Amino acid sequence: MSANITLSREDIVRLTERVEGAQARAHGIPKLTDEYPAMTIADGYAVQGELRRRYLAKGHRLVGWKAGLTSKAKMVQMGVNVPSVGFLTDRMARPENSAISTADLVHPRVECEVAFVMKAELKGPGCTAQDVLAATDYVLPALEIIDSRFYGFKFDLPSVIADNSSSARFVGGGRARYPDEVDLRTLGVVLEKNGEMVANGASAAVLGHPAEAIAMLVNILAELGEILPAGSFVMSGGITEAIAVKPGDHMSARFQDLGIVSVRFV
Ligand code: 0L1
Ligand code: MG
Repeated sequence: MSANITLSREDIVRLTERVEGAQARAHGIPKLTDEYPAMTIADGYAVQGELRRRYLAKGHRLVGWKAGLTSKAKMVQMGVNVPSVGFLTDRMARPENSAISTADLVHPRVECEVAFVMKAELKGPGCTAQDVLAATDYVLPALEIIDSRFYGFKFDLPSVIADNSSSARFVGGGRARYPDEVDLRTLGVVLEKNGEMVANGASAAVLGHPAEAIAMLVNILAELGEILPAGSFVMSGGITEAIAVKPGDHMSARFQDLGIVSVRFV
């Protein structure tokens, strides 16, 4: 992927500072391709990599990764046709049933996802869903709170990848299960906002099987020169479209076999 980097080192640092500032101050910015229309997906990952380097240098801890844009509903909602990945740090993690402050976010949306916790390291290229299942310790239901830093939640793939695939907060909960205890392909989920169903789906919406999304993520990491370490928390992508939230909202995802995971917004 590094072969397709077109931005200079100075531009990568400049764009990273712009994204980092928008994340820290929760303010919207124009998508990066407005200024750099020739930006490639590799350029987006170069900015994301620099962002990760800066967070880790400040003491944030890398705890895992997320696959994004892995369901048709998400791709249609956002107008893109290729999945992406983003990194997760300890500062983004929130406890189940906690109150999430919207003051630190631009325009949050909630997704319901199947999360994987790995017991063995995985490396691409050529990682398969079978490899993922063999390396998985357990799976659990998760809510991801995404927050694009771009005006109007409008972007293209290079810009959203630079913005760490809109990562903001994540919450694991419900009932953890070993991967062979559940049919991970056919898990149903109902997403509720303030007690009303707002979306529903089945886990096959995520690339046919959520483990396929984790394999895709491992293979993208290989292109970035990274591996997926044992112990990682990995989210496989929203099963339904993402739902916008505001202070006072309560969100719950009711998963077949995996229980319920909830948060509220203040
Ligand atoms: O987790 C996701 O699927 C989000 C990826 C980035 C696109 C978006 O902000 O919806
Ligand atoms: Mg997501």
